[in-house]
Amino acid sequence: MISINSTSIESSRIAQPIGTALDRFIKNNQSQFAFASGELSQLLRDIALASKVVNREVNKAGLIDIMGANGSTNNTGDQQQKLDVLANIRFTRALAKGGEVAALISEESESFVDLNNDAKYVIAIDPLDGSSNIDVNVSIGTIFSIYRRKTLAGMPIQEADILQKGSEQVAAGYILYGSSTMLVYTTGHGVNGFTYEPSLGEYFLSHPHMEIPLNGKIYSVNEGSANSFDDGMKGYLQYCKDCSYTGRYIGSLVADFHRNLLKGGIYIYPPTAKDPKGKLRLMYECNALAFVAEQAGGKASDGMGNRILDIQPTGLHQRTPFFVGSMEMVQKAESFYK
Ligand code: FDP
Repeated sequence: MISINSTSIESSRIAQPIGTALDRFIKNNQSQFAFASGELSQLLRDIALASKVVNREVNKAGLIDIMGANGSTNNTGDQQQKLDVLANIRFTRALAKGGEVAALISEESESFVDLNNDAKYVIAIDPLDGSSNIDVNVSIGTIFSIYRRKTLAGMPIQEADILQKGSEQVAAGYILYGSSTMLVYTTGHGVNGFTYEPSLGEYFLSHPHMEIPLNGKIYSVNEGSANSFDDGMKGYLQYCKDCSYTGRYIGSLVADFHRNLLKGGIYIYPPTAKDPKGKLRLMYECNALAFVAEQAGGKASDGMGNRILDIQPTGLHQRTPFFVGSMEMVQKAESFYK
């Protein structure tokens, strides 16, 4: 008979520990929130739950009829893919059922969605980012930003509740449906990453206290548009080449951002002839990633010296040029605009 005392169980190498589950982590860290009533914790759990459902659907996309275009375009003019629509439904339902969200802003809806007037939070979400990669089995993601509403719970939602600066986010993050599925988020106390264990149906803490390297050698930009870049961007691109940096562009913002967060690098979507204000959406793409980047020690700006988190949104689907990543790389890129 084998006898194992409690110390040897802790240090046993027979079974590797799998780490802290997301639910436990959220609970343990709840007291860090400014208003620790448990609602924000529940909201984060609702997002995690919906992401598991979306993950399941993304993983079997090739087997059932959910790939390809839906036949319509969303309010920003992108072709809606069936999975985009499905993911939007999954997240909206989970957040509506959870009851913690007063209003939801989504890439897929022209106006905001009124959910529960008695709730305290407003959420901006891109349910499935990187749509053009869905059909070809390349990593895609979900991006979310959470704000506390400005008006009192119980009142109808006002513009001031919706159009908040990124600096007002109380939590933000993303889910990456990649070679493994990860949820990365911040509540303003650093950044932590969780990897999904499909057989247990749970996210586990795999990347505690994520920090982006101060500098890096990866630049991520769609060089196909280079002819229409402004002189600042052309100059920086040449600088990257002169330094023999590595070009890596998946074309899925979450995946490109995540790689650069781990390895050090810069992601840029500059103004182009087609999108003179940049292509990416401030409220449900850039703000969340800017918050994560800053919390990890990085930087996010519009390239012209304006911090993304300080931009006052004037519309739900507003676009902005986006420069994000390692602190020194973003600073260097900005220097080409001075
Ligand atoms: P997509 O259009 O495929 O949804 O936000 C939209 C986004 O992808 C980002 O994920 C991605 O980084 C970027 O647009 C790709 O745009 P380009 O094809 O113009 O490079």
